[in-house]
Formats: sequence, C-alpha cells, structure tokens
Amino acid sequence: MSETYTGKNIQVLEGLEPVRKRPGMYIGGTGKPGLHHLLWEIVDNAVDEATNGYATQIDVTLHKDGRSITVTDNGRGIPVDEHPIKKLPAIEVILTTLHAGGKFDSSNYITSGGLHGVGASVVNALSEELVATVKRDGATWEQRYERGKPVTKLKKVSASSRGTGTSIFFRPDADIFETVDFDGTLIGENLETKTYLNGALRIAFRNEVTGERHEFHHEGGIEEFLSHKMKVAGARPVHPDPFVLRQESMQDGARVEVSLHWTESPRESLFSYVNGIPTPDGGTHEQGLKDAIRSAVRSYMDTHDLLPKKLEISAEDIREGVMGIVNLFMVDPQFQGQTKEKLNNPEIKSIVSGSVRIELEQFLNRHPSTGEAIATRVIQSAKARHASRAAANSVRRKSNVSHRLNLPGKLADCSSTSPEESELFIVEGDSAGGSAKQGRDRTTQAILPLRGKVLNAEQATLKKVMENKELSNVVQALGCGVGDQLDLGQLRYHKVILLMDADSDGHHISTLLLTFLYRYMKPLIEEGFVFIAQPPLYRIDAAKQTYWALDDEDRERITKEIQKKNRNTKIELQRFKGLGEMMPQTLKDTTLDPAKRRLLQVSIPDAERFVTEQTISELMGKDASARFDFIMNNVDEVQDLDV
Ligand code: 28G
Repeated sequence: MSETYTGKNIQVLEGLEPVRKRPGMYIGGTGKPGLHHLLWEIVDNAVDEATNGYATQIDVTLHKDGRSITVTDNGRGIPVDEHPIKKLPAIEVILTTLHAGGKFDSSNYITSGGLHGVGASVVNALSEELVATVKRDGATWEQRYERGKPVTKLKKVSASSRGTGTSIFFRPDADIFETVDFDGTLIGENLETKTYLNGALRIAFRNEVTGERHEFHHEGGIEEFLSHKMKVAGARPVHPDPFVLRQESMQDGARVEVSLHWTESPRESLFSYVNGIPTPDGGTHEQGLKDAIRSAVRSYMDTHDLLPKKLEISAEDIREGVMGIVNLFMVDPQFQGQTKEKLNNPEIKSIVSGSVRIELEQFLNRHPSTGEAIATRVIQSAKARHASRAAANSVRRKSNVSHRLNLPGKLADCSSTSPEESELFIVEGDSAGGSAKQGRDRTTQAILPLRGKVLNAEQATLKKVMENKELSNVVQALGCGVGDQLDLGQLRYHKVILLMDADSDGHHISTLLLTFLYRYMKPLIEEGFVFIAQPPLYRIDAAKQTYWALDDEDRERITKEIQKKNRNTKIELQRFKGLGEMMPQTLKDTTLDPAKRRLLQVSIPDAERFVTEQTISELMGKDASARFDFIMNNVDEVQDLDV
C-alpha cells in the first residue's frame, strides 16, 4: 500500500493479481472488445499527453504477428526518477500498481476516466510481454515485464536520446484472451476518430500484417467528422452549414464541442464522447443535448409562427434526421451501466443543455433560411410518424385477428403452433423455395420464399417499408408486429433463418433483410432469434464418403485432408450454382436438418453495438463487399459440423 506522487491525496493501491484473476472487471471482458480495450488504454494515455499540450505525434504499429502492438508518443516521457517511498523508478510503480500515477486521478489533468484510464498497469498485467521505453533528460531507458512482473530493472539503454517520449510494446496474454488477433480495420477507424476529436493530433498507423500505412490528421475537428459521417451514410443535408458550438469554460471547468446537421435520413444519429472517448450508451451530456435541440427548435418555431395547429410534434420528430457529434471535456467523469459507457454526472445535463439551447436558437434566428428548412423537416417527420404508426397498426391488426388467418399466401407454414420449436426459413427465389418445401420437416419448419425486390430499410420510413411486399410478408409471417408496436410474445417462430445462395446476390438480400430487422425489429436480433443458414457450395465425393464444403477455403482443406490419408483417392467435385439446383434431400442433409446443419446466429455484441450502429448507416448505400464483411463479422457460430 502506498500513496500517489505528490503525497497530497492518499490513495489505496494494490498489486496486479486482482486484474489477472478477474480481467472482466477491468476491461469489460476477454473477447475481442476486451483485447482491443488494452490498446485503447495505451492510446488514450498517449492522447492525454497530447491534449495536455505535451505531445503532437502518436505512432501505432500492429506488428507482423498480428497480436502485438507498439504505441509511441513524443510527450515528456513517463518519469523514471525514484519513487520516494517505494524506492522504485516512477515508471515501474505506474506499471505495476493498480491506479498508480496521479495521471489518472489528479485534478490537474483531463483524462478519460471510467472504464478507460484504469491504467497502463492493467495492460501490463494482461500482457505476456510488455516493454516500456522512455526518452527523457537526454537518455533512453527501458524496462521489460511479463504478465505484469518486471523481468529486468529499468536500464539506461543509451546515454543519448533524440527528443523525449514514451513507447510501449505489448503482446496480450493468450491464456487470458479468447482471441489475441487484433483487427487492423477497427484499430484504424478508432485512431482516425481520435484525430477528428482532437483536431491538433496526428496519428500514424502502420499495419505490418497488411503492409498498409495511414496518417490521420483532421484539423477541421468535429465539423469535419460530421461531414465525413454524413457522406458515408449518404445522408443529404436539408440546410447548407452545420450548427457548430465550441463552448469553453462552462461550470466546473467543463468544455463542450457540438456539431449538428439536419438531414433527409429517416433517423437520428448522435455520436457522443467524453474527453474523446465514445459513450455509446449516451448519458447526461447526450440528454442535455437532446433537451436543448427540442427546446431551441420548438421555441424558434413558436416565435416564428411555424408550429402547425393540428399536428402534434414530439421531441423525436424534432430530432429526426439530425446527425450530430457531442464531445464533452470534463475533469472527473463518472460512468455507469454494464459496460461503463454511459456518462452519469447529473450536473452535466443542465450545463450542456443550457449553453446549447441558447446558441442553437441564436443560430436559427441568424440563419432564417436554415431555421425554416429545419422547421419544414420537423413537420414532415411529424406527418410521416403519424402515417407510419397507422401503417404498423394496420399490419398488426391484420396479423392479430387470428394466428393463422392473415398469413401471407406464399408462406408454407409448419403444423406446430409452439413458437419454441418452430422455425421460419426465409428463402431467396421460388425454385429454392420449392426444394426447401420438399426437404423440410413440415411439423416444425416453415418456408417463406421471397420473389420481389427487398427494400433498403436504412433509407426509408416504416410506412415505405411496409409498402414493400416482401418485407410486409416477413412481418405478417412472424406475427409479432413491427416498430414500436413489436411484441415478442406474439412471435410465431423462435428461429428465423435466412437461407440465401452463397453468392453476392444472396449476401445482398441477407444484408437488406438484416438491415430491416435491425432497424425495425431489433429485439428479434437482440434476443438471438435470427440466424443465417450455411448451404454448401461444393459436394466432394471420395472413397465412398460425401463431404460438403461451404467455400473455396473449406474445399481446399477437405481435399488436402483426403489426400493426406491416401494420395491416390479419386476425388469428385460438384459445385452448386444455387440452392434451386440442389436436390431437396441434399438441402435437407446439409442445411435444413437441425442434427446436421450449421447455423450462424446473428448477434449485436454489447461492446460492439456502437460500431455496428455506425457501420450499418455508414455502409448501406456503399459497396456490396463492405456490407458483406459487416454481416460476417457480426455472426457467431452456433454449431460446428465436423467434416
Ligand atoms: C506510448 C504509449 C502511451 C505518457 C506521460 C508523461 C508523464 C506521466 C505519462 O506522468 C505520473 C502524475 C502527475 C507527475 C508527467 C511526465 C509529468 C512530467 C509526465 C503514454 C507524474 C505520470 N513528466 N506520458 N505519465 N505523473 N504517455 N503513452 O503513456 O504528476 S504516460
């Protein structure tokens, strides 16, 4: 037990054993998000050193093994002088003591706090190997650790140094993490976001796995961030310039940056951050912003006589189509919620709403054509919302009359009436639908073939979506309503399985269906009712045995294995052009039969929700291969079929 540097604020400190015993308590979990938390932790420290004015450049390298990383900043360098009580170098205390180093609790520093900022020591504890290098006072120092324990003393490795700074190399512990492979794309996206949120910052990212190199620097800050997000989402603005607010020295020394733009998109997308760290669950800063938008726009419409008499306008109507960024800087953020990603400081709500409300109303008054465009947009969404509610209600009434009466004509229903054992296969095309109908178990498996075009729900209101025959058929078959009328208790099948060809058209339809389900029937995904079937692409016959391969990689693996057993085995290969040409029995054996098939469950991993939320709106309307990646990255394997 010890105290912090200055000795002013005594703090209870612990060793690192608790971190290795219960990693989840410190980084949220040991899956992919937890692994990447280690990196955000180190990067945030470097960013803190930059936002406090001491560093200008951060370099991140994902090494060739894909599982180790070096982060370097050109800040002051972590102090190496001896700790007065522990008689150890300061850096060693910081890296081996939980919550050590005033950096994370001194009121002189604005830092991330919450789940982040628990410190480099946590990263150290959970790394097989960590090497810290510091350039300071004209010399270069180095110390190595394994699983949080120093394996060398702090050594002066060079009596000279060019400049100052800190460098941390770490390789996460494969005994702790379910996966230790870093995701270069995710890392790149996160690093770029940091540079949008700190306009002065430069981050260079080198990915030695792919050989790529990126330099991120966005002087335009959140304004540029917002216009970038609008571009990738394909959201058309309804007024020329965004509302931008940079409010310095608010109460308690807090500072806020806000950027807002109303668009034609049928939804609201707010991205909130505290000290540059995402808060996907929002919190008091986001609530303050929402309150401010509602009251500023309402007051503007009121004073300019733009409020229609007979139309009820809700806060959601006012915010529909808004894309916005809020980044709050404050000294002692408190977080709550399961993943500690929701800001909880109660005083923040009124601080943020107060300044944003005044400035936003002033902005509208100073730009009357923008004000009017926003008012028109608000009235349009109020009207659309009333129309959508009516449409959803009528769909619900129709499917509720009796469970069986209003089912779509194309549905080949199962005979069971118990949702727990019932499955709905949504199948692409009539011919595949025919094979599926013949190959199914008609007691528990229902088939709904899709024939026409599936609408891209990302760009459409619920009313438009319900006018799409294919999607309204899906809703009718499921029986549980849609949008805010959804009632999972009425769901007719507890497995909703998308069965598409293994080609790009098939993936495209899957994406469109998933986008619809995600936007308008999200609880279905959240509760794990949605799956993707995996029909094989190849049939392989060898030595009187039949094997099924999902893709080319699978096929190569299987043929190699066959040849390993016997070099001379004759191998016969058949490639399926589509589900339609597969024999019903084959479809049953490979894809339908619960005992033999392989399903992917679609999930929205908690910690990845934020990314998903962005990714969906960012990718829809962009190229098909990107959408395809999104789906595959977000499905978990349920069963594995041994070949
Ligand atoms: C490269 C990867 C991650 C860092 C610094 C710099 C200082 C520091 C870090 O101090 C202890 C607490 C407050 C003084 C501070 C250097 C003051 C003077 C620092 C990083 C002692 C922590 N000189 N750069 N920590 N402080 N970069 N990059 O972690 O009282 S951590």
